[in-house]
Amino acid sequence: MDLSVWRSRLKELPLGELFLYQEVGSTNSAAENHIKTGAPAFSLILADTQTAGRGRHGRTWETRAGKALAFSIILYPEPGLLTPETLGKLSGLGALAVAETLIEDYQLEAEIKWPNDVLVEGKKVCGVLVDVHWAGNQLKDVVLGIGINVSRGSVPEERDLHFPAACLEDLAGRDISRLELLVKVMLSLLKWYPELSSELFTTAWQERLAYKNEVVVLKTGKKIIDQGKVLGISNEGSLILHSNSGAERRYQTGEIQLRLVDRF
Ligand code: BT5
Repeated sequence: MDLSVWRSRLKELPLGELFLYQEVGSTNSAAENHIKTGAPAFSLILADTQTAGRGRHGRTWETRAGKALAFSIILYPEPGLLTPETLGKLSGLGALAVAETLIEDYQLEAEIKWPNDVLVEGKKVCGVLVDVHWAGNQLKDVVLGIGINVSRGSVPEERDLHFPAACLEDLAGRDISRLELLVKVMLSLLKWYPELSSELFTTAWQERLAYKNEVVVLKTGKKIIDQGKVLGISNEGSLILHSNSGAERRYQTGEIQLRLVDRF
């Protein structure tokens, strides 16, 4: 990865500081260090490869050199916009920016699997990890991390996956520039961020929601906590489920994993 080429292209965007690496442990963890030294909002931390990429709840995320996008954005609280009440929408923000880019610029039928995955043809091409930091009960900062499988060879071995995965070049049937994809995702993210607390945002997220009106199972670890039909997303970013028990229930992200009922 020619970091100087990436830097000069990314400088055209209205971002904070740019921290570009050939290799880091995790861009989300590197972002935490940059927060400590005063990195401004919308600073971008990007790496060609991660040696300790993180998924949610201690899971791992693989990023192979030259094949994928792995980046994180630093955000700070903003009254009326980024508050404890809107935190539940941030994984949706990352997923929406990626899904919208794939649909509009790459003609791929991307869907968002609540809360944090982007699927194409039912396969995971992108994962989003939101790390929230508090000082007591004060929201201090947020790191929004996004990993996208771009080229052939970016997808881990099947035995290392707990959900089918694919890469964009296989799905699109053509080469894809990682840098141009990143620029488009960032532009979409910058467009949607100011809408975080608006209904427009929830509607856009919901329009691209996977498994709408299908029956899914919700699990924490191996434990099934509910089963029912997906109705949509609430204004807080919760999943609205018509539970098989007959009640309408809302679930916040937490530990929950979602699967189509015939595939778990
Ligand atoms: C996620 O977690 O999907 C969030 C992934 C976020 C990655 C980005 S990359 C930039 C930033 N820096 C980081 O350190 N992380 C973020 P989760 O839903 O928990 O899914 C993790 C699971 O996905 C793993 O347990 C594997 O089964 C699978 N997995 C790992 N690498 C994958 C890949 N490249 N493509 C598809 N699935 C993968």
